[in-house]
Amino acid sequence: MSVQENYELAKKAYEKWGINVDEVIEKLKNVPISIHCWQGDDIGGFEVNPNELSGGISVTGNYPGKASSPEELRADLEKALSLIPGKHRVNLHAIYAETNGEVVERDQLEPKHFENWVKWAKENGLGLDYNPTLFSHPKANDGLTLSHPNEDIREFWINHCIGSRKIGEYFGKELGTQALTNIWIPDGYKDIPSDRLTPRKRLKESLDKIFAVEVDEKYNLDAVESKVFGIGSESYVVGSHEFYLNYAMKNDKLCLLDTGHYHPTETVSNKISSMLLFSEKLALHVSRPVRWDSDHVVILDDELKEIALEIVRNDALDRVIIGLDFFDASINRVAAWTIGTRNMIKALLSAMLVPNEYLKQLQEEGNFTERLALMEEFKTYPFGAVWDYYCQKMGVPVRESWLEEVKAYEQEVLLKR
Ligand code: RNT
Ligand code: ZN
Repeated sequence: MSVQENYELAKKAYEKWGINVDEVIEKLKNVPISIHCWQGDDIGGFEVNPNELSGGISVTGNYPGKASSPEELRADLEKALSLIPGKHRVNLHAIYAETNGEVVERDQLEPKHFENWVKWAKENGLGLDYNPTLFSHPKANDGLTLSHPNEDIREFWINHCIGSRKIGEYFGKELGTQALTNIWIPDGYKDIPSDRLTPRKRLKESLDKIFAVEVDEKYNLDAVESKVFGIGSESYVVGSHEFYLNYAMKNDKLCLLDTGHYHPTETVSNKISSMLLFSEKLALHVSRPVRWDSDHVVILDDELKEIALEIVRNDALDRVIIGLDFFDASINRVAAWTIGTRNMIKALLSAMLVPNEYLKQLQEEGNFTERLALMEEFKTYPFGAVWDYYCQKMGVPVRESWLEEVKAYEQEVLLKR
């Protein structure tokens, strides 16, 4: 049976439950995923004098073909994007600036250092998001940045973050789609602190200075990303969840929840509804922690499906900004992007193909038997047939056929690097 025939049958099964599959597909087309550029080069970046990756994050593996120039990274991203249905965004970090061989300190970065990225984004119909890079730098070697006891060091990072928000604003203006500029810092201590308050006070003051600078919200939104621990900050992280949750609420900023940044039995899916009750927008870094914040490639597991359900059933597709954050250097990096992003989209599609309103009603009525029965039955509804059709309709490879293209690209491009 053809993709089309399978689709027609699937459509009938969903229509019985009042789900209009064609409408679902139209809706899904307009949901952008912010694809992180750093999966393409193991968070290396293009600084003239690059520093080793630091900040308590780590990429393992040495699969051949890593991008080592902006041109290579963009070519790899284009390849991945050609295998992913829909129109999406690319998420950049400050270390991906292009300075023409000139050493430009991070606090001196300007929109002009991202002109090539913007030009490329325009050509490819992409939005851009941004992150200041507060790691992999001599001024962050002791694992402290915005909360550093030394004022000059704090000042340096404050200026870097202010400049970053302006770069985000530039992206938004140029591309006609609001950028998200997300601040994540590694600050913390390996061992039990003797003072938890003072570093947090300093972080608060630094953020106040960063956000005191006017940046047009029409073009740029600010987010802050919390964490529970990192390598070298096992005992204490300055920017914890409570810290940023309160900071964001008080200062009208977005909280960014990274799915690897909570205790192992704590789930982001269970946080989304609470967050949405108190703020208009929320941002995500969808990742996959394996025993720790390991940033494995996102797979279609229960938690990913639950996250998607929470976004869809709460009608929050335009309130939750979905970004990805994983980095695996042990497999083909173009495949990593493709697998992770396709899975995110699959999860959203599968969440849209559930009679969410009816299930809510069952819960309200206290009919937990039918609620459980239907939720389980829908797990084996023909969602795959709709996914295949969606890929075909969007002009990207159906099922695993994308892998052939990645293999060919590996032979023709990656292995020749
Ligand atoms: C680190 C954070 C952060 C980084 C990127 C590279 O734990 O998740 O988002 O992964 O900024
Ligand atoms: Zn993250």
